[in-house]
Formats: sequence, C-alpha cells, structure tokens
Amino acid sequence: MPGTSLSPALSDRSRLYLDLEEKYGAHNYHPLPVVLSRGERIYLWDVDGHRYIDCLSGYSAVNQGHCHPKIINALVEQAQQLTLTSRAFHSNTLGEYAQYITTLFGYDKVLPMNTGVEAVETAIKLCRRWGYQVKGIPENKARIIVCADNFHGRTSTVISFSTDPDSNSRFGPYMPGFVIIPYNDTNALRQALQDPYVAGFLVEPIQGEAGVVVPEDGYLRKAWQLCRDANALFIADEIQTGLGRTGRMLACDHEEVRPDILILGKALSGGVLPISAVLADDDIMLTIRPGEHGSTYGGNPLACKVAIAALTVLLEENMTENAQQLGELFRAELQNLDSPHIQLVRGKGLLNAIVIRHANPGAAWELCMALKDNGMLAKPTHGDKIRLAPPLVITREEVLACIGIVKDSLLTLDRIGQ
Ligand code: IF1
Repeated sequence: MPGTSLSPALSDRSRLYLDLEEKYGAHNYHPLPVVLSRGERIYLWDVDGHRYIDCLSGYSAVNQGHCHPKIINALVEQAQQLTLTSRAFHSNTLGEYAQYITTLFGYDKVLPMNTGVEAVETAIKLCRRWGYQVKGIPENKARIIVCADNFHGRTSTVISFSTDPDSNSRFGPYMPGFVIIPYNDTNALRQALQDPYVAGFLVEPIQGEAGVVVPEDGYLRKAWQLCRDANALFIADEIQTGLGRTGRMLACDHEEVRPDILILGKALSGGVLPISAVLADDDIMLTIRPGEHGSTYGGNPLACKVAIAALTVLLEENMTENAQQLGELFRAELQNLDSPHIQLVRGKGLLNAIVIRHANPGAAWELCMALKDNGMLAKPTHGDKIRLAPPLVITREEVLACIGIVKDSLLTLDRIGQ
C-alpha cells in the first residue's frame, strides 16, 4: 500500500513540494510521489530532471500531447487580445467557434461550459427541460436513467447517482430523479424505459473510472434504438472517450450512433484550460432561453480559440487514426508479455487498462511506483486496475518503449509478498 513502497527515497527538492501540498492543500487526492515541472508531447519531466512517458494524459485531457505548440500559440495570441467578456456581450470568437464545433460534429447548436461536470449538469437540465416542454412529462416528475459504476463528475447532483461510496457517502442528501440500471444491459434499459416519465438515458460509451469497462459490441446501438423507440434522449458522456481517444473521433462512432445530446470536455482544450461543451439540435437546445442557464467563463474568447486549435491539430495530425493503430499494438504487446501478474488487458484505441493479479492488495500501487522509477507514469484505479492512456501523438517506437518499461517493472511483483 502507499507508504510501504520499495522505491528509492525522494529528493529533498521533491520532498519540499510534496510537503507544501500536504500542509496547505486539501487532502482530496493521493498522488504518486512525483513532482512535475515540464511537459512536451508524451513526455513529462520532474523537478530533478528525470523524464517520464505520460500514460495518464491528464485523465485523457492531453490527447494532443503536452504543450502542443499550435494550441499554446493560439492561447498566447488570444491572451494578448481579449480573454473574457462574459456572455453579457458578444465577442468576435464565440460565433466562429460555435460554427466550427457544430459543423465538425453535425449538431445545430453548442452550449459552452468549462469543466466536464458542468457540461454533464447542463445536459441533465436540458434533458429535464425537454422532458417537460417537448415530451410532456408532468412538472418535477422527469427521471433520467444512468448506469451502475458510472463516473460523471463530482457535483452534488452528479454524485447523487454515483454507486461509488467514495464519491457520495456522507455527502447527502441526494438529488432525486435518477434511476440506476446495470451497465451493458439492454434488457434492464428496455424495462426502465417503460416508465413514461423517463426523459433520457445518460451513459459513458466506455466506463473510464470503473477501470475501462468496454461494453459488448452493439450495446450502444441497441441502447440508442431503445431510447428512440421510447421517446427518450440518448445522452453520451464522451468527456473521457471522445476526441480520438478510442480510435474514433467519438466512441459512439464505433457503432454509428449519434447521441441526442453529446457531452465533451477534457481534450477539447488539449489540457490547456477547462473547456467543455454540450451539443444538441434545436428541438432540445432551444428549450433553454436567455437567463435560464450559463456560466461566467463559458464560451470565453480564450477558450474558443484554444478549442478550435485543439480540434484542428487532432484532425491535422491524424491523432485518431494513430490511436486506433497504436492501441491495437499496445494491447497485443501487453498480452504478449504473458505475465502471471496481468489478469486482463482491455480497452479501445489508446484508452486501455490492465487488471493486476496478485495476492498483495497494494500490488497495482507498487507496480505504478516501479513504472515511475523506470520512467513511465500511470495511476491505479479501484485497487487492482491500471489505466494506460498515453497522449495520442505517441509513436510505434514509444509504445514499444512503454512495453519494455512495463515488462521490467512487473519484476517488482515477483519480489513483493502478500
Ligand atoms: C477526478 C476517473 C478519469 C469523466 C467523465 C465527467 C467527468 C469525468 C466520463 C468530469 C472526469 C476524471 C476527474 C478526476 C478523475 C477522472 C477520471 F478516474 F474518475 F475516471 F478521467 F479517468 N465524465 N474524470 O471521466 O469532468 O469535471 O473533472 O472536468 O479526480 O475527479 P471534470
């Protein structure tokens, strides 16, 4: 477990930064003990000058690679012109961005927000409003179906339908109006959709936090069809799975599903600013009228220019295709390691995870410590799973370097006991 690590002692320099965070920062995270000060493409450097391959990518926000020069350039240029107007006034950037992103994804309208969870909240409000105004659900009766083991963010509404006690216990009372069904279960969805007060179904195309749980082929398509038949909105949270990560622009593209409401975040800025977006057609989006929803920073000029640049480089540099091809290689090579400590390799594109098999419950943490010492950063989730999700600009040689590091690091697990 944390604290029992076999890793070498931290440098005094690193210790200083760790201690400052520990003393003055809230204790709502338990980071790996590495202090980073620079990033470029797939690489991160710590304060002592050690280089690491980043296999977390800021939880998939840095799909385009760290400090992509074209994104940084857009940031700097716009920062010297105008950063924030609020939506009390117009800017010469929002219209351009709105046209760009709606054309790219094929929706009538975009509603710009900042963090991922704000976009999820926006989608929930839109879905409820559509339920009352278009579907005709009686006021305050709308329900939204969600899946067990979901992760959609940290606000008090969103944790109300989490099934993870770490996320929601002792944060109640909870927001009503959500129905939880098992993931990857179309029968349960069919049944839940019989309730005429259901306004929509909110789903992650692949469950990230749950440990990269990929549903059966055809699940999304079938779920989308069931929603359509029941006159309920299919809402895809593509905050983690979208923007090339799984080897398609959207994970829903694998099954040619077009969500009624599409939620994007994270890599929409390439890791530069919190930028999120909700996309939908007019029959849904125009149910919210002036003054009924918004955000001070949503759609700010800096964000608009950064998001255009982040999407442009994703397309220009064929990052999605690279994720598809190198994802296959990554999983195949992990399988080839044929390690007794790897119970399972799963994922799509460059959103992958390994499930660790070991008698010691701290094994995944120890493996991440060993990976760090060997020059690669990853983080365990739910004890025994490690997500491996490098920036999408990774090359074939660099994937093979990751495999070499994983191979060497697994030796640690031969040495630790229960
Ligand atoms: C944390 C995981 C990743 C998300 C989906 C909405 C949000 C997220 C599908 C909210 C955020 C993050 C946040 C981070 C851990 C993390 C995560 F481990 F939980 F699953 F990415 F891998 N929908 N995911 O994955 O977006 O408001 O944070 O911008 O510690 O909360 P946000």
